[in-house]
Amino acid sequence: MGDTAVGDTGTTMPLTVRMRRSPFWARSHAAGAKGYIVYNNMLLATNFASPEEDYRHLKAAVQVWDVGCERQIEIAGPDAARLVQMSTPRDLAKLRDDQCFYIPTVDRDGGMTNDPVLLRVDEDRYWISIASSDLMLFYKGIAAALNLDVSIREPDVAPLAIQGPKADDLARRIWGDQVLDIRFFRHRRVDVNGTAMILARSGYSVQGGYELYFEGIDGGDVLWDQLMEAGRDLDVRAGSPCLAERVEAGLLSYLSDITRDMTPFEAGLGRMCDIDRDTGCLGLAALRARRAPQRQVRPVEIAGEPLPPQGTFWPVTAGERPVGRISSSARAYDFGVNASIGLIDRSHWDPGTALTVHTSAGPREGIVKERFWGRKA
Ligand code: THG
Repeated sequence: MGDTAVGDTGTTMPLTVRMRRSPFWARSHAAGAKGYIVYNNMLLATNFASPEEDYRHLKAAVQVWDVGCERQIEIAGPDAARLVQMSTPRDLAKLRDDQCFYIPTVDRDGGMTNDPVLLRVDEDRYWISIASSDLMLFYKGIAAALNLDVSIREPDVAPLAIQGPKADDLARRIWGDQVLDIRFFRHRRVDVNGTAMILARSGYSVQGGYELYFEGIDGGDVLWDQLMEAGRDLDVRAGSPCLAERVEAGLLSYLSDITRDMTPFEAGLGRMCDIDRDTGCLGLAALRARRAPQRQVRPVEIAGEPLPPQGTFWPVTAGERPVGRISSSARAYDFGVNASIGLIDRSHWDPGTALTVHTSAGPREGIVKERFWGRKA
């Protein structure tokens, strides 16, 4: 089964300097990446063995992912907290010093501009670990218009993810038992060959693991080799965010499952919206008006054999009537089904509702599910 759009069209992607590379790029490429995704104008190496083997290995062992394309926007200075709060409905008064916050970011219409992970790395200094959109310009525009006392830049920080059930074992071998004290979505500084860097218990899978916010442009290969050496008997391998694992778990991808016209409520991120208090979020009034969504993200099971890779939205109908779209889909190998992420109208979003999904391989029966497949509860 073909697995990349580029392969499907028989074209190639010429390299240029503006397709930036992380400090781990050479190692991750040498580990056998067979494809690249473009993300924040960076290369994300992917497809190491096969889609199914990468998935099974992620769920059984431990992988190291070069996710340096998850760029950081650093906002620092006396007005930093105020500026960050203007961009999100999540109440940042609740952010603890060692906490990572998954935050929907919105514009003044309440439409989502990104879905980053926020960290307070120091007093008055934040990192916003962005999905693929030019969110920095939004901050720079507001800061300029309001003459805020902040500095905004993209530092040389490249996250490296360690994901999988054996991630604890691997991280302990490098940083010791202190890693076990880091709770989910919390962080602390650890030593990386002489420099203190942030290690968080987080990552774009539900298999458990860490993300190291690697600082600098040199030394990525040294750290990579240390991890591979230390994890040899754990069967550590290079990997990347896994489509099947994240779709079956319902981890959303910005510009696929979340588009600019969608509110956080439509994306199913209402629990991250504190709209009753006047936080200063610029989208607050719009979100209050749009708090009852008419469509929302839903797990949709698509009947039949495995489907081709998805490069466009697949329309969803009930009879002839359009009732939504499928934005991401994959074979959920462990569950023997085609899992997908849909955006479904209120009239048809109840679990058990039968739909028709117009895939690129023809119409298939779809069923709205109660919950995503890969979640424990
Ligand atoms: N890690 C870091 N930066 C990132 C991502 C990441 N930036 C881009 C992209 N991924 C942002 N999107 C997400 C989507 C989901 C999650 C994190 C980032 C995620 N969600 C958990 C879940 O749904 O179970 C936890 C959410 C919560 O309850 O707080 O992890 O992966 N550094």
